[in-house]
Amino acid sequence: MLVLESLLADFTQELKDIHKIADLLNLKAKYIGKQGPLADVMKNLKDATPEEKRTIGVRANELKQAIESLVGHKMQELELQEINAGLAISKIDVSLTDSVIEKGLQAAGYHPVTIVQQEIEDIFISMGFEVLDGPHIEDEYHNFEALNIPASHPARDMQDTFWFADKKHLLRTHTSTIQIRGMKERKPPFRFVGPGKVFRCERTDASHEMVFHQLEGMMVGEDVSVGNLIYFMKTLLSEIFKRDVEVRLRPGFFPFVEPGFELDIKCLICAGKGCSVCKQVGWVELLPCGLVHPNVLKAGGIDPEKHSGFAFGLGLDRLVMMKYGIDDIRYLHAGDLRFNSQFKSF
Ligand code: FA5
Repeated sequence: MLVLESLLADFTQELKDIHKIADLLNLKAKYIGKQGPLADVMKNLKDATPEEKRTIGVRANELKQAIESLVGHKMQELELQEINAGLAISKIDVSLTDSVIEKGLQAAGYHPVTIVQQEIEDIFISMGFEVLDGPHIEDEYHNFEALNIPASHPARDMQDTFWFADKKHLLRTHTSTIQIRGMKERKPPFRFVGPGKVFRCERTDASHEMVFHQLEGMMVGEDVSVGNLIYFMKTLLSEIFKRDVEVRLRPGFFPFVEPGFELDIKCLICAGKGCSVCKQVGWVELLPCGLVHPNVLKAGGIDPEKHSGFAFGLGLDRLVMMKYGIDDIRYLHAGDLRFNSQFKSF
Protein backbone atom coordinates (compact mmCIF):
# COMPACT_ATOMS: atom_id res chain seq x y z
CA MET A 1 0.00 0.00 0.00
CA LEU A 2 2.88 2.29 0.81
CA VAL A 3 4.28 2.04 -2.72
CA LEU A 4 0.86 2.80 -4.10
CA GLU A 5 0.30 5.87 -1.95
CA SER A 6 3.63 7.50 -2.84
CA LEU A 7 3.06 6.74 -6.53
CA LEU A 8 0.64 9.56 -7.23
CA ALA A 9 2.77 12.11 -5.36
CA ASP A 10 5.90 11.04 -7.27
CA PHE A 11 4.05 11.19 -10.58
CA THR A 12 2.68 14.67 -9.86
CA GLN A 13 6.14 15.88 -8.93
CA GLU A 14 7.70 14.57 -12.16
CA LEU A 15 4.82 15.89 -14.26
CA LYS A 16 5.76 19.46 -13.34
CA ASP A 17 8.99 19.19 -15.36
CA ILE A 18 7.35 17.81 -18.52
CA HIS A 19 7.24 20.21 -21.49
CA LYS A 20 7.09 17.89 -24.49
CA ILE A 21 4.46 15.40 -25.65
CA ALA A 22 7.05 12.66 -26.14
CA ASP A 23 8.30 13.08 -22.54
CA LEU A 24 4.73 12.95 -21.27
CA LEU A 25 4.13 9.65 -23.04
CA ASN A 26 7.34 8.24 -21.54
CA LEU A 27 6.32 9.34 -18.07
CA LYS A 28 2.92 7.73 -18.50
CA ALA A 29 4.56 4.46 -19.56
CA LYS A 30 6.95 4.66 -16.60
CA TYR A 31 4.11 4.77 -14.09
CA ILE A 32 1.18 2.92 -15.59
CA GLY A 33 2.80 1.01 -18.48
CA LYS A 34 3.23 -2.77 -18.57
CA GLN A 35 6.65 -2.61 -16.85
CA GLY A 36 5.59 0.06 -14.34
CA PRO A 37 5.10 -0.16 -10.54
CA LEU A 38 1.34 -0.35 -10.80
CA ALA A 39 1.58 -3.38 -13.06
CA ASP A 40 4.00 -4.95 -10.54
CA VAL A 41 1.54 -4.43 -7.71
CA MET A 42 -1.22 -6.06 -9.73
CA LYS A 43 1.02 -9.01 -10.62
CA ASN A 44 1.91 -9.60 -6.93
CA LEU A 45 -1.75 -9.61 -5.95
CA LYS A 46 -1.96 -13.31 -6.70
CA ASP A 47 -0.24 -14.05 -3.38
CA ALA A 48 -2.45 -11.68 -1.36
CA THR A 49 -5.47 -12.55 0.82
CA PRO A 50 -8.94 -12.03 -0.69
CA GLU A 51 -9.44 -8.94 1.50
CA GLU A 52 -6.09 -7.44 0.36
CA LYS A 53 -6.91 -8.26 -3.21
CA ARG A 54 -10.10 -6.26 -2.98
CA THR A 55 -8.71 -3.12 -1.27
CA ILE A 56 -5.41 -3.00 -3.16
CA GLY A 57 -7.10 -3.76 -6.48
CA VAL A 58 -9.62 -0.94 -6.04
CA ARG A 59 -6.97 1.54 -4.93
CA ALA A 60 -4.65 0.61 -7.80
CA ASN A 61 -7.45 1.25 -10.29
CA GLU A 62 -8.25 4.60 -8.68
CA LEU A 63 -4.61 5.63 -8.96
CA LYS A 64 -4.40 4.49 -12.57
CA GLN A 65 -7.46 6.57 -13.44
CA ALA A 66 -6.08 9.60 -11.57
CA ILE A 67 -2.78 9.37 -13.49
CA GLU A 68 -4.61 8.93 -16.81
CA SER A 69 -6.69 11.97 -16.11
CA LEU A 70 -3.61 14.07 -15.25
CA VAL A 71 -1.91 12.84 -18.44
CA GLY A 72 -5.03 13.79 -20.47
CA HIS A 73 -5.06 17.34 -19.13
CA LYS A 74 -1.37 17.79 -19.63
CA MET A 75 -1.64 16.43 -23.16
CA GLN A 76 -4.29 19.02 -24.06
CA GLU A 77 -2.12 21.76 -22.63
CA LEU A 78 0.96 20.63 -24.57
CA GLU A 79 -0.96 20.19 -27.83
CA LEU A 80 -2.29 23.72 -27.55
CA GLN A 81 1.20 25.01 -26.88
CA GLU A 82 2.49 23.20 -29.97
CA ILE A 83 -0.28 24.67 -32.17
CA ASN A 84 0.39 28.18 -30.88
CA ALA A 85 4.12 27.80 -31.37
CA GLY A 86 3.47 26.62 -34.97
CA LEU A 87 1.19 29.56 -35.67
CA ALA A 88 3.71 32.00 -34.28
CA ILE A 89 6.37 30.96 -36.80
CA SER A 90 4.09 30.40 -39.83
CA LYS A 91 2.49 33.78 -40.32
CA ILE A 92 0.63 34.15 -43.63
CA ASP A 93 2.57 36.34 -46.01
CA VAL A 94 -0.08 38.10 -48.09
CA SER A 95 2.55 39.60 -50.36
CA LEU A 96 3.76 36.14 -51.42
CA THR A 97 2.51 36.30 -55.03
CA ASP A 98 4.62 39.36 -55.76
CA SER A 99 7.66 38.02 -54.06
CA VAL A 100 7.34 34.74 -55.98
CA ILE A 101 7.21 36.64 -59.27
CA GLU A 102 10.11 38.89 -58.27
CA LYS A 103 12.22 35.82 -57.63
CA GLY A 104 11.37 34.60 -61.14
CA LEU A 105 9.47 31.57 -59.89
CA GLN A 106 6.39 30.23 -61.63
CA ALA A 107 3.10 31.53 -60.24
CA ALA A 108 0.20 29.09 -60.40
CA GLY A 109 -2.58 29.69 -62.89
CA TYR A 110 -5.74 28.25 -64.37
CA HIS A 111 -5.75 26.00 -67.40
CA PRO A 112 -7.35 27.73 -70.42
CA VAL A 113 -10.12 25.12 -70.56
CA THR A 114 -10.95 25.89 -66.91
CA ILE A 115 -10.93 29.64 -67.60
CA VAL A 116 -13.37 29.33 -70.50
CA GLN A 117 -15.52 26.76 -68.69
CA GLN A 118 -15.91 29.12 -65.74
CA GLU A 119 -16.71 32.02 -68.07
CA ILE A 120 -19.44 29.97 -69.76
CA GLU A 121 -20.84 28.77 -66.44
CA ASP A 122 -21.09 32.41 -65.32
CA ILE A 123 -22.85 33.41 -68.55
CA PHE A 124 -25.42 30.65 -68.14
CA ILE A 125 -25.87 31.24 -64.41
CA SER A 126 -26.68 34.87 -65.25
CA MET A 127 -29.41 33.53 -67.57
CA GLY A 128 -30.97 31.39 -64.85
CA PHE A 129 -29.26 28.04 -65.57
CA GLU A 130 -28.00 25.63 -62.90
CA VAL A 131 -24.60 23.96 -63.23
CA LEU A 132 -24.69 20.16 -62.86
CA ASP A 133 -22.06 17.44 -62.66
CA GLY A 134 -22.15 13.79 -63.70
CA PRO A 135 -20.01 10.65 -63.36
CA HIS A 136 -17.21 9.83 -65.83
CA ILE A 137 -17.91 6.10 -65.53
CA GLU A 138 -21.36 5.51 -66.93
CA ASP A 139 -23.69 2.66 -67.79
CA GLU A 140 -25.06 1.86 -71.21
CA TYR A 141 -28.46 3.19 -70.22
CA HIS A 142 -27.41 6.77 -69.51
CA ASN A 143 -24.88 7.03 -72.34
CA PHE A 144 -27.00 5.39 -75.04
CA GLU A 145 -30.38 3.80 -74.34
CA ALA A 146 -32.05 6.68 -72.52
CA LEU A 147 -30.77 8.95 -75.30
CA ASN A 148 -32.74 7.00 -77.89
CA ILE A 149 -29.76 4.92 -79.02
CA PRO A 150 -30.78 1.26 -78.51
CA ALA A 151 -28.21 -1.56 -78.70
CA SER A 152 -28.66 -2.26 -82.41
CA HIS A 153 -28.67 1.42 -83.44
CA PRO A 154 -25.91 2.34 -85.91
CA ALA A 155 -25.40 5.64 -84.01
CA ARG A 156 -23.56 3.67 -81.32
CA ASP A 157 -20.67 3.55 -83.77
CA MET A 158 -20.65 7.36 -84.17
CA GLN A 159 -18.66 7.65 -80.97
CA ASP A 160 -15.86 5.14 -80.40
CA THR A 161 -16.36 3.92 -76.89
CA PHE A 162 -13.96 2.82 -74.14
CA TRP A 163 -15.84 -0.12 -72.60
CA PHE A 164 -15.05 -1.77 -69.28
CA ALA A 165 -14.44 -5.52 -69.26
CA ASP A 166 -18.00 -6.20 -68.02
CA LYS A 167 -19.30 -4.72 -71.32
CA LYS A 168 -21.92 -2.86 -69.31
CA HIS A 169 -19.93 0.14 -68.09
CA LEU A 170 -18.03 2.67 -70.15
CA LEU A 171 -16.24 6.00 -69.98
CA ARG A 172 -18.90 8.50 -71.00
CA THR A 173 -18.51 9.49 -74.65
CA HIS A 174 -20.45 12.72 -74.25
CA THR A 175 -21.94 14.95 -71.55
CA SER A 176 -25.47 14.19 -72.83
CA THR A 177 -25.59 11.64 -69.99
CA ILE A 178 -26.12 14.64 -67.71
CA GLN A 179 -29.41 15.39 -69.53
CA ILE A 180 -31.00 12.17 -68.26
CA ARG A 181 -29.86 12.55 -64.67
CA GLY A 182 -30.78 16.26 -64.67
CA MET A 183 -34.31 15.64 -66.03
CA LYS A 184 -35.07 12.84 -63.58
CA GLU A 185 -34.22 15.05 -60.61
CA ARG A 186 -36.36 18.04 -61.71
CA LYS A 187 -39.83 19.11 -62.72
CA PRO A 188 -40.26 21.50 -65.69
CA PRO A 189 -39.60 24.30 -66.24
CA PHE A 190 -35.83 24.01 -65.69
CA ARG A 191 -32.59 24.86 -67.41
CA PHE A 192 -29.08 23.63 -66.67
CA VAL A 193 -25.60 23.19 -68.10
CA GLY A 194 -23.26 20.29 -67.38
CA PRO A 195 -19.55 20.64 -68.19
CA GLY A 196 -16.96 17.87 -67.99
CA LYS A 197 -14.47 15.45 -69.48
CA VAL A 198 -15.53 12.94 -72.11
CA PHE A 199 -13.62 10.00 -73.55
CA ARG A 200 -13.43 8.51 -77.04
CA CYS A 201 -11.20 5.87 -78.50
CA GLU A 202 -10.17 8.04 -81.48
CA ARG A 203 -7.03 8.88 -83.38
CA THR A 204 -5.70 12.25 -82.28
CA ASP A 205 -5.00 15.09 -84.68
CA ALA A 206 -5.06 18.91 -84.61
CA SER A 207 -8.73 19.01 -83.62
CA HIS A 208 -9.32 15.57 -82.02
CA GLU A 209 -8.27 14.26 -78.63
CA MET A 210 -9.17 11.03 -76.82
CA VAL A 211 -9.99 12.89 -73.62
CA PHE A 212 -11.62 16.25 -74.19
CA HIS A 213 -14.29 18.50 -72.71
CA GLN A 214 -17.88 19.20 -73.53
CA LEU A 215 -20.49 21.41 -72.00
CA GLU A 216 -24.01 20.13 -72.18
CA GLY A 217 -26.97 22.46 -71.98
CA MET A 218 -30.66 21.77 -71.60
CA MET A 219 -33.82 23.80 -71.20
CA VAL A 220 -37.27 22.24 -70.74
CA GLY A 221 -40.62 23.97 -70.33
CA GLU A 222 -43.85 24.77 -72.17
CA ASP A 223 -43.32 25.76 -75.81
CA VAL A 224 -39.52 25.77 -75.77
CA SER A 225 -38.61 26.20 -79.45
CA VAL A 226 -35.74 26.49 -81.93
CA GLY A 227 -36.08 30.28 -81.47
CA ASN A 228 -35.11 29.92 -77.79
CA LEU A 229 -32.23 27.66 -78.75
CA ILE A 230 -30.81 30.14 -81.27
CA TYR A 231 -31.17 33.03 -78.80
CA PHE A 232 -29.12 31.26 -76.11
CA MET A 233 -26.46 30.07 -78.58
CA LYS A 234 -26.03 33.58 -79.99
CA THR A 235 -25.80 35.11 -76.52
CA LEU A 236 -23.20 32.53 -75.51
CA LEU A 237 -20.98 33.17 -78.52
CA SER A 238 -21.15 36.98 -78.39
CA GLU A 239 -20.33 36.93 -74.65
CA ILE A 240 -17.41 34.56 -75.12
CA PHE A 241 -15.83 36.18 -78.18
CA LYS A 242 -16.82 39.77 -77.36
CA ARG A 243 -16.99 40.42 -81.10
CA ASP A 244 -18.95 39.24 -84.10
CA VAL A 245 -18.06 35.74 -85.20
CA GLU A 246 -19.51 34.07 -88.24
CA VAL A 247 -21.58 30.97 -87.56
CA ARG A 248 -23.70 28.70 -89.70
CA LEU A 249 -26.52 26.37 -88.75
CA ARG A 250 -27.07 23.24 -90.78
CA PRO A 251 -29.10 20.08 -90.26
CA GLY A 252 -27.33 17.50 -88.11
CA PHE A 253 -28.31 14.00 -87.06
CA PHE A 254 -28.30 12.93 -83.42
CA PRO A 255 -30.84 10.31 -82.26
CA PHE A 256 -31.61 12.33 -79.11
CA VAL A 257 -32.79 15.50 -80.89
CA GLU A 258 -35.39 16.19 -83.57
CA PRO A 259 -34.78 18.41 -85.46
CA GLY A 260 -31.01 18.36 -84.93
CA PHE A 261 -28.48 20.98 -86.01
CA GLU A 262 -24.77 21.47 -86.32
CA LEU A 263 -23.64 24.95 -85.41
CA ASP A 264 -20.25 25.63 -86.98
CA ILE A 265 -17.99 28.61 -86.44
CA LYS A 266 -15.92 30.18 -89.24
CA CYS A 267 -12.40 28.99 -88.42
CA LEU A 268 -10.61 31.75 -86.53
CA ILE A 269 -7.22 30.11 -87.02
CA CYS A 270 -7.21 30.61 -90.81
CA ALA A 271 -10.10 33.11 -91.14
CA GLY A 272 -11.99 30.53 -93.17
CA LYS A 273 -9.22 29.91 -95.74
CA GLY A 274 -8.67 26.31 -94.68
CA CYS A 275 -6.11 24.77 -92.28
CA SER A 276 -5.39 21.60 -90.31
CA VAL A 277 -7.80 22.59 -87.52
CA CYS A 278 -10.83 22.99 -89.82
CA LYS A 279 -9.66 20.20 -92.12
CA GLN A 280 -9.34 22.71 -94.96
CA VAL A 281 -13.10 23.46 -95.01
CA GLY A 282 -12.96 26.86 -93.27
CA TRP A 283 -15.58 25.91 -90.65
CA VAL A 284 -15.23 24.15 -87.28
CA GLU A 285 -17.95 21.94 -85.77
CA LEU A 286 -18.53 23.47 -82.40
CA LEU A 287 -22.02 23.23 -81.05
CA PRO A 288 -24.38 20.45 -82.09
CA CYS A 289 -27.87 21.05 -80.80
CA GLY A 290 -31.59 20.52 -81.37
CA LEU A 291 -35.00 20.01 -79.84
CA VAL A 292 -35.06 17.14 -77.37
CA HIS A 293 -36.53 13.96 -78.88
CA PRO A 294 -39.85 12.89 -77.26
CA ASN A 295 -38.34 9.49 -76.32
CA VAL A 296 -35.58 11.24 -74.39
CA LEU A 297 -38.07 13.45 -72.55
CA LYS A 298 -39.99 10.30 -71.60
CA ALA A 299 -36.79 8.62 -70.36
CA GLY A 300 -36.31 11.68 -68.15
CA GLY A 301 -39.84 11.34 -66.74
CA ILE A 302 -41.27 14.27 -68.73
CA ASP A 303 -44.48 14.22 -70.73
CA PRO A 304 -43.64 15.27 -74.33
CA GLU A 305 -47.28 16.24 -74.90
CA LYS A 306 -46.98 18.98 -72.29
CA HIS A 307 -43.35 20.01 -72.45
CA SER A 308 -40.63 20.54 -75.01
CA GLY A 309 -36.97 21.37 -74.71
CA PHE A 310 -33.69 22.08 -76.42
CA ALA A 311 -30.28 20.59 -75.78
CA PHE A 312 -26.77 21.32 -77.00
CA GLY A 313 -23.32 19.78 -76.56
CA LEU A 314 -20.57 22.37 -76.89
CA GLY A 315 -17.05 21.21 -77.80
CA LEU A 316 -15.21 23.13 -75.11
CA ASP A 317 -11.62 22.49 -76.24
CA ARG A 318 -12.42 23.67 -79.74
CA LEU A 319 -14.04 26.81 -78.40
CA VAL A 320 -10.88 27.47 -76.37
CA MET A 321 -8.80 26.99 -79.54
CA MET A 322 -10.93 29.50 -81.44
CA LYS A 323 -10.89 32.02 -78.61
CA TYR A 324 -7.12 32.00 -78.08
CA GLY A 325 -6.02 31.12 -81.63
CA ILE A 326 -4.53 27.74 -80.66
CA ASP A 327 -3.83 25.73 -83.78
CA ASP A 328 -3.52 22.24 -82.26
CA ILE A 329 -5.75 20.71 -79.58
CA ARG A 330 -2.86 18.60 -78.30
CA TYR A 331 -1.21 21.69 -76.76
CA LEU A 332 -4.16 21.82 -74.36
CA HIS A 333 -3.41 18.39 -72.94
CA ALA A 334 0.37 18.15 -73.11
CA GLY A 335 0.90 19.64 -69.65
CA ASP A 336 3.71 21.88 -70.94
CA LEU A 337 4.09 24.75 -68.47
CA ARG A 338 5.51 27.05 -71.18
CA PHE A 339 2.12 26.77 -72.88
CA ASN A 340 -0.09 26.75 -69.79
CA SER A 341 1.58 29.76 -68.15
CA GLN A 342 0.48 32.08 -70.97
CA PHE A 343 -3.00 32.16 -69.47
CA LYS A 344 -4.45 33.88 -66.42
CA SER A 345 -2.57 33.35 -63.16
CA PHE A 346 -4.10 33.58 -59.71
C1 FA5 B 1 -22.17 14.91 -79.22
O1 FA5 B 1 -21.32 14.46 -78.44
C2 FA5 B 1 -23.56 15.15 -78.77
N1 FA5 B 1 -23.80 14.56 -77.48
C3 FA5 B 1 -23.82 16.66 -78.76
C4 FA5 B 1 -25.27 17.04 -78.65
C5 FA5 B 1 -25.82 17.34 -77.42
C6 FA5 B 1 -26.07 17.13 -79.79
C7 FA5 B 1 -27.16 17.70 -77.30
C8 FA5 B 1 -27.40 17.51 -79.71
C9 FA5 B 1 -27.93 17.80 -78.45
P1 FA5 B 1 -20.46 15.28 -81.15
O2 FA5 B 1 -19.94 13.89 -81.20
O3 FA5 B 1 -20.55 15.96 -82.47
O4 FA5 B 1 -21.89 15.37 -80.44
O5 FA5 B 1 -19.51 16.14 -80.19
C10 FA5 B 1 -19.87 17.44 -79.82
C11 FA5 B 1 -18.71 18.40 -79.99
O6 FA5 B 1 -17.58 17.91 -79.26
C12 FA5 B 1 -18.19 18.53 -81.42
O7 FA5 B 1 -18.91 19.50 -82.15
C13 FA5 B 1 -16.78 18.97 -81.22
O8 FA5 B 1 -16.71 20.37 -81.01
C14 FA5 B 1 -16.38 18.25 -79.95
N2 FA5 B 1 -15.64 17.01 -80.23
C15 FA5 B 1 -16.12 15.84 -80.72
N3 FA5 B 1 -15.13 14.93 -80.83
C16 FA5 B 1 -14.00 15.53 -80.38
C17 FA5 B 1 -12.64 15.11 -80.19
N4 FA5 B 1 -12.25 13.88 -80.44
N5 FA5 B 1 -11.75 16.02 -79.70
C18 FA5 B 1 -12.16 17.27 -79.39
N6 FA5 B 1 -13.41 17.73 -79.52
C19 FA5 B 1 -14.33 16.88 -80.01
